[in-house]
Amino acid sequence: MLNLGIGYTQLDDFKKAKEILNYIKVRDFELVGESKITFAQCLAEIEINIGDTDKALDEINKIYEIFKEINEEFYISETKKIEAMIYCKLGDYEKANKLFKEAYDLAIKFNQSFELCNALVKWSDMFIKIGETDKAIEKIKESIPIAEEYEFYQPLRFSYHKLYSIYKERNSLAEALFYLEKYTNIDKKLYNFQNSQWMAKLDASHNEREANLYKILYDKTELLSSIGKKIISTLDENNILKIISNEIHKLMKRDSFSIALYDENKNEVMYKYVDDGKINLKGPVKINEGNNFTGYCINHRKDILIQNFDSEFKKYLNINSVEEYPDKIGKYSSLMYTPMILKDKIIGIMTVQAKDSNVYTQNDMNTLKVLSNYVSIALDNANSYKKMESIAIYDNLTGLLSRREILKIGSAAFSQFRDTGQNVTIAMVDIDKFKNVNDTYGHVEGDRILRAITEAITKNIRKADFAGRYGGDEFLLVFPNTKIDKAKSIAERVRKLIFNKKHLVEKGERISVSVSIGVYEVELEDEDFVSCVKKADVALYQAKSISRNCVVSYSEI
Ligand code: GH3
Ligand code: MG
Repeated sequence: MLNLGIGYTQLDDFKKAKEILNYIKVRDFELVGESKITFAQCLAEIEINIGDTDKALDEINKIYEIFKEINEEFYISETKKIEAMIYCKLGDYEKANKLFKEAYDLAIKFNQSFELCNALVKWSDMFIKIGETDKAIEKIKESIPIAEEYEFYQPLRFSYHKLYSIYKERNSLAEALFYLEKYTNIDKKLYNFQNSQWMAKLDASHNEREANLYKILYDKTELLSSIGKKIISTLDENNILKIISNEIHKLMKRDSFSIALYDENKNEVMYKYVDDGKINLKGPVKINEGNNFTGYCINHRKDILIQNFDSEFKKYLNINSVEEYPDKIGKYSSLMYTPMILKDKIIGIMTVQAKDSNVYTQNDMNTLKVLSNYVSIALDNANSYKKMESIAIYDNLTGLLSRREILKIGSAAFSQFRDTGQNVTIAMVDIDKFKNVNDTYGHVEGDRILRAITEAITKNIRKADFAGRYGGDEFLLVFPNTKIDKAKSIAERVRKLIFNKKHLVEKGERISVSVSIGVYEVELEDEDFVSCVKKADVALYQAKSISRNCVVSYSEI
């Protein structure tokens, strides 16, 4: 049971943990030596989070007393870490920092990798709290390789999520995306891990009646939290809906389940539900107070729990008879609605309905609310992911593929060449004397010309070709299934078109801008795609040194 309590603290469910610890206390189980320490540590962590810091300090002092009797080696680092967390909560960061350092040193001294990771993760929390995110990153990044090596999923999960949040805050979206992906992957792993490990532990002691009691309690919460984790570990909006539609019947009776996403500006919702494994949409439906439950739920930010539609609908709707309700064809009698709220904004509602009357209790309502929290978070993650993914794939200014993406595509073409012998040619394009354009006409004009050149490139390569922005005024083109001669002629056409284009700048002046292009056809001896890019770059350099405004092939040098 103590293990279960610790488990709940690791899940940040301190209320449940406290319930279990109280139970142990009330039953006066005899705790000896080490379990006395674990108990006090667990209680201290609970007090830090949902109680008071004085009580937490009392627990720590109890542990120091016990240390006088037993070998403290295994527990001292963890204890110092918890003590540091207390001082962090109290705002005494100097002391907290000192204690974290001690916890860290002790974990190293006694070779305790798990404690080391945990100390680093909690230490980073302190740096985040005081705004020193560089130091936070440093601590987290020190913990990650250790946690990865030993598969400490819980600290790893926290670490990834913290890095995701920090980078998102800093607008470093590629990094944020990277860690968000890692975080969701770990969530999937953690979900499997917890199910197998903890249940195994509980099964082992299943002959104890008390354990059985808690197993039931655990089963219920665990089912809910496992569904929640499944929801959170997907970054696709439709998947979120599919998972919950498939799983919700395990928690409550449902003949119909849907969510409605709210568009605040238009004051309307779009219903989404799963039918036959497919996502269906209904709407948009305007939210006018008085004629539908969704509107009531959104406008009042209140849950709706209806046991019998016919006798209760008037509480929520401004209509006199059932016939006036558009969707009510006598299908469902028991209904629940709960708003989905994220950072104090309503993002939609979630509703579950059953044909029979008197199906749902307040307990079911609470369960639905927990689920709606999970879904809100998951939808937010899915949204951020979508945004970041698009930023990571496309360059903001030109709309071309990003450097990362064009390199990915190039590498794939390179592998295909290796596997099938299908030719690939690449071209590196760089604007001539572009700095002068910026210096003379300003950056805004420069940007406009950059976009015009982009357009000339995209319009004049073929559908199957790829173009990416490689650097400031540099573009990388990939021509799959193309030999050097063909690619050269395309490059030549692009060069001419760009040079012939007149750009209108200030005072009616028209200027033309040229580009230099280096082309290279991938060969068997090339080690990887990057080394091919280097060769195209060499050809480009040659084009620059000859005359600019020309195309040079690497093989001609
Ligand atoms: P060359 O390539 O012919 O040797 O001369 P260059 O003047 O183009 O030199 P280089 O390629 O080294 O410099 C690239 C210049 O491109 C520097 C910067 O002024 C400009 N540049 C890079 N990114 C942007 C951008 O996003 N917008 C604008 N307006 N200018 C950019
Ligand atoms: Mg240039």
